[in-house]
Amino acid sequence: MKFNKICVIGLGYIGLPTASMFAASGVKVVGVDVNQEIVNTLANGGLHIHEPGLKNMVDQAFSSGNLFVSVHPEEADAFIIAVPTPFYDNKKADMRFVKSATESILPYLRKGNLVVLESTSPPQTTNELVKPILEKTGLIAGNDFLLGYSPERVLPGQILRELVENARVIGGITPLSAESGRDLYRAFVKGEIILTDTTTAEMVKLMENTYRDVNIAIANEFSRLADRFGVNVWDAIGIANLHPRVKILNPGPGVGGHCISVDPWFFVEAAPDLAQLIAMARRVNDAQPEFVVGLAERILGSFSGKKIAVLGLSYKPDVDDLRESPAIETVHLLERSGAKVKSYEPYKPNGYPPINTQPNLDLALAGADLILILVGHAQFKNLDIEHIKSISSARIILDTVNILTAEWENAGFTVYTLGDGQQWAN
Ligand code: SAJ
Repeated sequence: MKFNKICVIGLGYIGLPTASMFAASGVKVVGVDVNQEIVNTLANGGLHIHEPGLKNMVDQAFSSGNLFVSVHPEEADAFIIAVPTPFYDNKKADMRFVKSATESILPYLRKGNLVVLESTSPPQTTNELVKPILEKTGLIAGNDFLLGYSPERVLPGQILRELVENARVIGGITPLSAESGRDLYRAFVKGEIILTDTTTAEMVKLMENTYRDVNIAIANEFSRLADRFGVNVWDAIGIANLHPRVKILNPGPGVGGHCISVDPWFFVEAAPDLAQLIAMARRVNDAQPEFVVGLAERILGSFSGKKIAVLGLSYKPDVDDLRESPAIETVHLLERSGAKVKSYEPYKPNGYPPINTQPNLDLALAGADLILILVGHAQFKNLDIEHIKSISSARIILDTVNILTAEWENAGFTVYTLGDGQQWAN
């Protein structure tokens, strides 16, 4: 099947790179977002997302004359839905964006069209949520139009490369739908394209991220056990991983982002009686900020009157995304425990209002009693130790991401690392 014009609905971390990639591959693309500000920013040559290489890719797409942006869809050969699927406070899937994006297609859906849902969704969403909405047009999915599900699996920070190179799974409600999806994505996907049914494809996506969340949870639980037994968890993991079939991940302050910390809950919601290990892993990871606060309290003796300089608020190194960030949860817990916290997030130079962020590192460090490193940004791996000594009274560091070298100890700092097993004096 040939696709001359497509609509990509949702111009976020995934939709915008995907739209740009199709446009750069010669397909006419209408990029759609309900947020007029985003559409205006893009139309005026701006960019609302920090992703290496994306600005150049979007500029190329516009200059090729193949990319247009709008707040509403148009008739097209294919529609890709790439909108967020967050969760409510009760951890239930919030499918409002998927519903409204699907509804927005109805006036433009025609016989022979292909619709692909990309958003990470609970199992059976394509068949039980998207299909009935689209069939309100009177057109029958699988007969009059084709319907599929194809999740992205790119790593923020490496999106453009992984969009092309990663293997891609495409589920169709009929074999022809899946094959048509393959024709569509072959425009730029160089990785293997595997065809299956929609529910299998939905489940594959959730399994990938749930597998990662469970494995991070065991690493975090190992950090607490190591702390209890006076073992350095980082040494122990390094030795254990010499085993040919062991790959223990890195402990840290918790799990953030809008994927790994969210997707496993879709399984728990869909089958709470079965997804018990999955739910427990989520609770272990969500409790890691409390473990970090407990370590800080043991180091300081008490939080009362103490000033803590927090380095890093994003959910993982070298990204500007703070969604579900465990660093932010840690700051809230510290403040509720009575500590005075000043934070510095290099990717948020204009601050992050709910948190007392400082415009630069020096201001965050001034007058601190403890330096708390919560994100392993590359910038924090190359700090000028002598400069830090000159601008901050702090000589104690709690490194929750194991990025500091022995140089800091040699320069007179006392460095505690999460899970290092040091029996800490108060
Ligand atoms: N983390 C740890 N220890 C580790 C690895 C990660 O504590 O050893 C933490 C990170 O700091 C972060 C969180 O887990 O807070 C998630 O980080 P991540 O890099 O594992 O995941 P994402 O959310 O950036 O990207 C994941 C990827 N999925 C997998 O690796 C299976 C990516 O391929 C997906 O496309 C993406 O989720 C998504 O969009 O679903």
